[in-house]
Amino acid sequence: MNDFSPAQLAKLANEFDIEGEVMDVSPFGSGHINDTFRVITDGSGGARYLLQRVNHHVFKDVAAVMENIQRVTNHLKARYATEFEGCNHLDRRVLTLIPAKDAESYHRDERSNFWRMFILLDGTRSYDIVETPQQAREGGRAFGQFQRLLADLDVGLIHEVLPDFHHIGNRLGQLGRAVDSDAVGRVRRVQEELSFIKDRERRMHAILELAAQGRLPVRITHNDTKFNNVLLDDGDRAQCVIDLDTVMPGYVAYDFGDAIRTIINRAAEDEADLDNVQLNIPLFEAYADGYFEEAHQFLTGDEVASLMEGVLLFPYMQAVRFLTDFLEGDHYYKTHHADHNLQRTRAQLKLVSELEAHEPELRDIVARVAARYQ
Ligand code: GN1
Ligand code: MG
Repeated sequence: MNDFSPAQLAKLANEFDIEGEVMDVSPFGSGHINDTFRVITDGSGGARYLLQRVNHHVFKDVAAVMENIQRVTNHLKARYATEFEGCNHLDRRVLTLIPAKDAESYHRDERSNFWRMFILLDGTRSYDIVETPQQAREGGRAFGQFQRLLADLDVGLIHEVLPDFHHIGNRLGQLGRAVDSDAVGRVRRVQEELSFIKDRERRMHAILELAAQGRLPVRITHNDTKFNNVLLDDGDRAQCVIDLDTVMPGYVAYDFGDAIRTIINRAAEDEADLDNVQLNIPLFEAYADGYFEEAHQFLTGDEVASLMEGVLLFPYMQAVRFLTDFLEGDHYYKTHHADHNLQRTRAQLKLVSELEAHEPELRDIVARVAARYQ
């Protein structure tokens, strides 16, 4: 992140079609993969932008990522314009890319980094930990609406930019290889975590099994539905779904599960004190209700039945991914201290235990909410 001086960043910002002179560039947000900066110019009303370096070690085909984003944002804007007639704040509802001066959607610098720019939405905020049912409900509506408005876009047009991204067999395979090579000698420290993971391997294949039976439609899904990827306005109304890098063909249970992973947890994703990893069940119901309000129009019965499998799977899969990175020497996720990936792993596994302990109650809630929208 600090590889770039303010002058270099200002120069990069000027590669894009921005209004005015760059006044300030500063680090922004809490993503684990890309580098994000806020750019302020003296353009009319003080224009604000987001400048991002796309991590091309993770996203190996950046052009395909950008094509997906353009296709999806264009489609969403067209859908908002027809569905909400007179909706004249399209660039507050949907991310807007600022093209590079050569009209490309991204800029490649002399060190082969990939850069892109979006309009920064003023007066919005995101939450790492959800505080109120109203926020949770708005998150559900936002991701439900996102899926609903994309339901009539041909999924065949969307590139699978990270193949098998949410395939648990693939993730467990990566973990197995990391254990076998034990590149940084950490395997002996994680025996307990490995056996917890092993014990649950089978049931975590539930979604893949339903899919193999042809029971789950492949839809265009977001695939990174952390709650902080919804921007809310100052009245906590959902404004815009962000972070569209992973929009790909997928199953709705994946988006539901990943959202619940961050919403139902009273603590942070990387909480150090495992006693604080507790469920906030009213937020679960509120999210589910907001989600169904939008999604009941297209969800099939099998999809509804798969949602709880996603809820159990996502903290588990996230733990598998954090643990793999820990065993490989922390190359994938940005870490902020030694053993950060191990701490993240433990917090996610604790969340799995809590979800298992409350599974019947959570299933009842999904059934009750689904019935409300029948
Ligand atoms: C990464 O970069 P960020 O924070 O949006 C990751 C997600 C994980 C998440 C865990 C491309 O997302 O899949 O769920 O960290 N993105 C990628 O916080 O791997
Ligand atoms: Mg992301």
